Amino acid sequence: MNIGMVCFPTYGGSGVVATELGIALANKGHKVHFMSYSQPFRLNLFSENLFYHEFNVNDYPLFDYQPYESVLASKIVDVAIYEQLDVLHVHYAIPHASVAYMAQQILKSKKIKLPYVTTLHGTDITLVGKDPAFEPVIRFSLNHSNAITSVSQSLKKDTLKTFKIDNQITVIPNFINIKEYNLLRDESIKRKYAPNGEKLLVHISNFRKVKRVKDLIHIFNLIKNKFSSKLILVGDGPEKPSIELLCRKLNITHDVVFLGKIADPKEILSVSDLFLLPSETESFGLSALEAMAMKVPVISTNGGGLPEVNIHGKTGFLSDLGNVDEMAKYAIKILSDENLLNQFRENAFDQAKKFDIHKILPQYEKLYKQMISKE
Ligand code: GMT
Repeated sequence: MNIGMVCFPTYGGSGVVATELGIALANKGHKVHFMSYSQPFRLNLFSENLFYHEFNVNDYPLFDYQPYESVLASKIVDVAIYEQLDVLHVHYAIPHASVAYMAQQILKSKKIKLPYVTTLHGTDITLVGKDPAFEPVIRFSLNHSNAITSVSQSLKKDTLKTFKIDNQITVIPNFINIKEYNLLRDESIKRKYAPNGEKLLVHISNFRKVKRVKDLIHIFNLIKNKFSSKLILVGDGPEKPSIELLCRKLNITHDVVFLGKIADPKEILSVSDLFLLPSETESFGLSALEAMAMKVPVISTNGGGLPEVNIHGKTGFLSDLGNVDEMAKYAIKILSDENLLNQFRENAFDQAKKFDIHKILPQYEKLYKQMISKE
């Protein structure tokens, strides 16, 4: 199949899912055409089946707000015609579902069919989607999608609660390629961050408010009172300055390492003992799944789709939002018992295997084929 793939290229789970899916489809022989305003951060490998079509939204001095939607719709139309796309897959409803609809209508006027599937990722529904200003456009473009997928049961439920959707929503969970997670723990990396055998805790996110990184710092502070430990923060984002201030206030700056944006966090995960994710909500929590695939247990909150990924008392623990004391208690429980930690590591890995790409890819392929055959 010739597949068009639209996603945000920035550091975020939806871009990762789109990119990893595109790579896996290309490896199976499909031709995958990415369209974005800059190269998705994990799209960095050569394959004869992967194509990248960049468009420019910065060259319009007339506008205060650049017409992203119009430029993207035009790019989709162009790529659909010249690369003979069979199907279009857009990630993140806002604004990609309505852009896909517009492109589809333009192509229809040229007697070209292009079915599109919209994958809902979470904040497009749970945060941004709850702004009533978006409601008519999202509802319309979802109801006109040839298919809708959501990355968890919980997100499907939230979507149906938030919008009046007549279309069917198919749950296709996020995934990892488990084969790529067989890095051995590199003790030399561990020694860099934990020279005195400290426990290594890690968090990966885009440091938005929804990630509750300040809770994370308080959890770490409590853990640190019990164990000598270090916290590694991967990513960057709007909350970073206030997190730095909090670390200074708590006098823990020497134990918190800001690594910045890292495209592939496997190496750092491979030397970590525990992954912390105290988010307000996560539709899925791909970063937690990536940690689990690297045998790192997860302490998280229980909002959204997190309980579908992290299994309480098995692969980690789940607590109510903001229950910093309990999350610290759970972390201390796992970290203070080497046998328990190893058991949780194995459980986490077993759970991650359930989300292996080889189980998920056929679901997308089947969906694409159904959409094409219905046209
Ligand atoms: O979590 C973010 O801030 C980024 C966002 C995105 O769309 O890139 O992530 C959402 O989609 C991911 C991939 O499907 C999910 O794993 C994340 O849980 C979800 N984030 C939230 O729901 C907060």
